[in-house]
Amino acid sequence: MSLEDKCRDAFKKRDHKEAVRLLPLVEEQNILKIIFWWDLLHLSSYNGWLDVTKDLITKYHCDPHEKDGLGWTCLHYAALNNHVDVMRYLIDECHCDPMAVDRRGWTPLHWAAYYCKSAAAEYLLSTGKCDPLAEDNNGYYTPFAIAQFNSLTDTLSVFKKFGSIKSSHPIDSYVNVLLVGNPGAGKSTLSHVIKDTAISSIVLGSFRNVGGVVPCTAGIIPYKLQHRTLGNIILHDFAGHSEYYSSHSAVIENLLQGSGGVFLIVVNILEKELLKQLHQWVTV
Ligand SMILES: Nc1nc2c(ncn2[C@@H]2O[C@H](COP(=O)(O)OP(=O)(O)O)[C@@H](O)[C@H]2O)c(=O)[nH]1
Ligand SMILES: [Mg+2]
Repeated sequence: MSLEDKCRDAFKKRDHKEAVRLLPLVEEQNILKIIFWWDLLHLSSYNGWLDVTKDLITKYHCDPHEKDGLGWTCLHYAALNNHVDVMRYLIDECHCDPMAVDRRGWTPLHWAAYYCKSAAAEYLLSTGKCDPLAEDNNGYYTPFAIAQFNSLTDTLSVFKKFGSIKSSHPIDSYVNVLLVGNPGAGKSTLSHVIKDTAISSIVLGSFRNVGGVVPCTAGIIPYKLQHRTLGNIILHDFAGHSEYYSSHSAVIENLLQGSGGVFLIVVNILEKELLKQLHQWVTV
């Protein structure tokens, strides 16, 4: 058996002492096969050998981002066997990507959920860098869904704990989006499209203006939305009628105090008045 084979064998048999003895000898023989080295790193992460994992990366120059034939990284292997200390080292010091996917599109969290490795799942979720709702290549399996299949284990309770903490402490930072433009331009239609694609929405306040112009009202319908692509926004659907321009300026001044905003100017390009109206809104 070659020295190289003996060394790999020690890693596979989880014989830490023998592995530590053989590693320097293998290096002395100048065995430069790239695959051999990251194979050892994957096995070492799987075995939870923090000292050997560190040596392989720092002394023997193994690439901690390297993937094997399955697309697994050393982080996948550490997660697979619940080795939190190795995972912490790989993420904090080697900047390994906790969202790295294998060939099926599974992250280390998918595998931790699959093999019911609660400590690994808890650590990965605690980094704030892992998405329990990340879909795999088939768009079907998320780590949370996998944990639900294994509902008899305590891994699911770990996911639920993080889920409930997250929903009881939402990021209460909303960007004001101001939807402006002339009447009939399509502002309310656009706001409904955005609202209908949101995760959740609340109509704020009571200054509603649906249809005609109501004198002496603000003429704004604000919606607080959590949108998957637009993020957390408060969408303000401004009435386009000129009677509202002065009150709109006052409201906009208040809205933008202390925070920025995004203006969406909606214009019916078929209308001749286009430039005139656009100018109106830009100067409000
Ligand atoms: N052809 C066309 N009609 C639209 C579009 N968006 C809105 N509309 C229509 O334009 C009219 C006015 O839309 P609305 O959203 O109420 O405009 P708002 O006054 O700016 O809020 C409605 O009849 C809509 O169905 C669009 O993109 N294309
Ligand atoms: Mg409208």
